[in-house]
Amino acid sequence: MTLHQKPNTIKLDSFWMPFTANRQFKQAPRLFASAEGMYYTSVDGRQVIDGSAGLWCVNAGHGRRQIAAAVERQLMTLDFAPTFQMGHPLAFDFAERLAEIAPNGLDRVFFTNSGSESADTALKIALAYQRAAGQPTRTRLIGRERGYHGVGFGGMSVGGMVNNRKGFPVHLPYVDHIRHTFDLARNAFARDLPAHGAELADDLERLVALHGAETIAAVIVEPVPGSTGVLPPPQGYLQRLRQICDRHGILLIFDEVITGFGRLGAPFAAQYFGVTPDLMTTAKGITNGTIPCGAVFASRKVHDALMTGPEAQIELFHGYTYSAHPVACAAGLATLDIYRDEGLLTRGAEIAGYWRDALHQLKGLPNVIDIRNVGLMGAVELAPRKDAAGARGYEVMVDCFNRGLYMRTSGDAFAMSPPLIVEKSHIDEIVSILGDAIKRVA
Ligand code: PXG
Ligand code: PLP
Repeated sequence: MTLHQKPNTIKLDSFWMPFTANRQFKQAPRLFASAEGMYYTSVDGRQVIDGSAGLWCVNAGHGRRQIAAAVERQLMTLDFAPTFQMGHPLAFDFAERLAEIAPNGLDRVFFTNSGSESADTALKIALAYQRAAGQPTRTRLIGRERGYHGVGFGGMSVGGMVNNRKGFPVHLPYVDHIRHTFDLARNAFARDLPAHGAELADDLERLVALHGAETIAAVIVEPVPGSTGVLPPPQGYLQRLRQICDRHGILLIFDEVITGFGRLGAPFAAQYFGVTPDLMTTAKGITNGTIPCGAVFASRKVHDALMTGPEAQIELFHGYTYSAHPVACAAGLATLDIYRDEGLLTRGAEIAGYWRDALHQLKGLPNVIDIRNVGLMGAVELAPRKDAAGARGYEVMVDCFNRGLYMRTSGDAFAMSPPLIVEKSHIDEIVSILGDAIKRVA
């Protein structure tokens, strides 16, 4: 396909699109041809501002030459090397560089290729840890309602987005869920963290009482659930969850696939909230979305418990062909250079206030029932139409795309996470296009 090809000359049948209404999409496709900085260019040559950093991953903005050059150099130097019983220097360099920015003590890094693989890897490490720590009865995994941890069987099972689960009736056994924290009645239009709901962390105590702490290996939550429509945690909630896990010997896993790499104005949400998990999953922004890659960060406690037994023995029977792929490592190292040189992992802290105030200007528009924000994440939620949940959200999304704004929709909520290079004028543009679309469609 060439740049700026007419959409109606592209054959659409063979590509079975992920998480898409395929038949609806193919009747009126929305196609991007190129991207630079904050903007996509559609195949018909229109500029479309990127309100969601691709799929929450292009944190340094599009078209970064430094990453492209590193990838090309790596492909021509060492295109692939195994990391099972072999290695290559970039894998070690990349892990060291990641450890430097990691939350306190989470400096052991296991590489994957996606957030889904990171979630499954972290769950397996948690199970392996509990066995190694002499607690083999701890086999239960706890997720949270409205959570998203990717689409593998592990991540799906601990996940809590109903549509992602109900079509696939076979899940992992020994899984349970704590309640989600979304509370429109008490917290609508909260700025930053909602005031009410820290006590919802006590729902973990309910599951401890029900199942017995000695059966629970780990709890996995997103510090800020993203896919479900950006739900900032109530003030004090994550601290309380950490305390309950400590009290009962349960590992805490933060899924930072979205919140990692500067999204909130700190390198990771763990640092932003001052709560350190035992394991942390990442992907997306780790390579600025360029080359698939993910990483699970483990504490020394978790890691060292598994570094036992005879030295000639494999400690963890787990890994992917492409774990620490040389090209992904090269892309990731170049990405970390950009984040460092441009201060992007903390830039969100400077501009988050402007982002919050701009989004909250949409309060009062027709059918806007909630606006949420934390760091450079934000959501605007509309009331669903009677008997047609999601229809209004979809129409607004299409209208925005036609007028030059791309953003994610989740039902009737718009989830936004602009690249961390966003300027105030870009924020104004995003909010203005969205506001006009809401007025037109609502
Ligand atoms: N955990 C979290 C918290 C995620 O947000 C995954 C795991 C899975 O990552 P992979 O790389 O396997 O997709 C995710 C991914 C959206 C949207 O707009 C969100 C994700 C992916 C695609 C779209 O809601 N999150
Ligand atoms: N399926 C088969 C037949 C394989 O040989 C392998 C890896 O060797 C896999 C699946 C797993 O692939 P990956 O390591 O890319 O996850």
